[in-house]
Amino acid sequence: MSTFPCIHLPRPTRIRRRPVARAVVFALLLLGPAATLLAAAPAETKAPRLPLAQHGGTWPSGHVQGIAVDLRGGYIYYSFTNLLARYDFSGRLVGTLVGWTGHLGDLDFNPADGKVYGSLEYKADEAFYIAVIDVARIDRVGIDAATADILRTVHLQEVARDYAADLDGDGRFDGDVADTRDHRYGCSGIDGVGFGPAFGHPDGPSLLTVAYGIYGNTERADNDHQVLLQYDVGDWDRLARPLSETAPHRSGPDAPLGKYFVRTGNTTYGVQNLAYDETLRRWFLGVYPGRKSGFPNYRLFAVDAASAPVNGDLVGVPDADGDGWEQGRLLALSGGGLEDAATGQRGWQQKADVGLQPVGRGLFYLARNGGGKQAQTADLTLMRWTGNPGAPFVPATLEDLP
Ligand SMILES: [Ca+2]
Ligand SMILES: [Ca+2]
Ligand SMILES: [Ca+2]
Repeated sequence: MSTFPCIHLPRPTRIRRRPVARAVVFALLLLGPAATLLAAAPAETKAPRLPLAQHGGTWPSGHVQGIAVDLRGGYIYYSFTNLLARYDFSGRLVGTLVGWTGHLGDLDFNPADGKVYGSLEYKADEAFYIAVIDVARIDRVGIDAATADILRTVHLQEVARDYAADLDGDGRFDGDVADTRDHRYGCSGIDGVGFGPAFGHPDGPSLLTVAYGIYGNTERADNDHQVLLQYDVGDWDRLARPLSETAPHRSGPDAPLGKYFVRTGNTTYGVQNLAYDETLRRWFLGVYPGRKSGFPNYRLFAVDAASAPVNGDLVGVPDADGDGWEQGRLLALSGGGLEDAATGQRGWQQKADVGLQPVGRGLFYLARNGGGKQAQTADLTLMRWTGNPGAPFVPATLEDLP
């Protein structure tokens, strides 16, 4: 039985705005606890109430990489690189999943199947997976992913091809290093993931968008775009396989539905956090700032869902003949935010690199990482979008909650 509705009824500002609420409070004062239960009854179908803040624990793991939120069920998931933690909205730790050596990055929750999707990299094996995690079964601490069939994986061939490209044609692929001409578009793998509509079709079905990691490298000019792949995960049950670290599989879609490019300038490890906000109908791309002097090096970029991809030059990426630029499907950055006079780029100097998740009504969770080696922490704050160029988020208050 839900009891939250009675918590926030007596707020003076709500009473001012809502005559009905004022009448309810008056009745409660007159009739006592029995009336509280009666008054609360109609609201029991409401989703669990979002916390204004949450501490995601202290873990002997890698740093927090991203979060996912199950609004209806009332759970928040934290990727700590080699550990996934599940908390409920009250802040209770429900369980953890452990036992892989790859890099679990950003996450998203798919309401269509109740699973969490996350990027999972094995660079040495040139294997790049989306982990599909049956999070409802994470009911205790320390579940081993290798023995429990909770985490399955789908391989993304497109990423593996770009990652392992011997781009300088010297017959040798240089592997997991930033200081090389290899790796197409500078691809270091994948990190940001989010569900949302096809670019240019905001009313369309939900697809999984996967963002490349891009090595930070100021010496080359073909790494100035973020690369986004879109997939329909409708048939991924057929493609998903258990994770085997000793024999990495390659089961997955041959190609994405679409491959898109966003010119931001090179950023260190590409899009760290990717998320779609249904309220603003806008994708958000959180990055570690780039280091090229010709770009504004914002930390947060946005792309409007309605903005249709346009075929054009991938400036800096030589085409096959070497006498022009490769052509690609370009996405424009959203308006608003800071504007860089030299490049025309728009964005915000907002930390959004280890946890960014819209939750509706213009509210977002933003994560901060902390702690130290083998004691990593995450702290979430519920923020309200303002779009203000200097400070696009302010902390949310109880007044912002439904
Ligand atoms: Ca990351
Ligand atoms: Ca090479
Ligand atoms: Ca995400």
